[in-house]
Amino acid sequence: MINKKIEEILNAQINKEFYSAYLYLAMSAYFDEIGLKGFSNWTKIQAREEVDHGMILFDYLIARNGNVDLKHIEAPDCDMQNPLQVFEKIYAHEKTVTESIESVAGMTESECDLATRNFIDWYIAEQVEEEANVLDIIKKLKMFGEEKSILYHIDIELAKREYKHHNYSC
Ligand code: OFO
Repeated sequence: MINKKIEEILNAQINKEFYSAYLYLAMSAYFDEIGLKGFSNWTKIQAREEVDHGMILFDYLIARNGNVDLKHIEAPDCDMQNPLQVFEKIYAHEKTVTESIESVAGMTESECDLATRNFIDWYIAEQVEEEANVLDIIKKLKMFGEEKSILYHIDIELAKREYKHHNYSC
């Protein structure tokens, strides 16, 4: 059985992961609308990964005999102006998710829940990777500014991203 405080913070994290999925889906729709299919693909795949992140937490809670308590998911922030602004928004968002995962890790330590402490390490590593990937795209977008042909090449690059399913097995 999982401790109540840990159960609560994991349920809150499920909600954040599904909100992330919503946010990336809104971004994918925006990129599709402006004709950047590769950017749209990249953000849509990210949305699927965010659903996986939520589901891994969901399955973990069930495996620990915890209660899953699904809350209302906020509508995503839909203010999108250009690819750089959207990727800066992604970076800011992922930094808040990293902080949130770190709070989960901190609580597992104060509550001496070593199983969840071990479980959450995967998310800590995942956040490092996500922030690095987004920063890489931001750097390219900044380096080449509004240069349309370069944007086109970045779009082709982002179209190559493929979805890899992540799940939880105990
Ligand atoms: Fe779930 O990592 Fe992004 O938000």
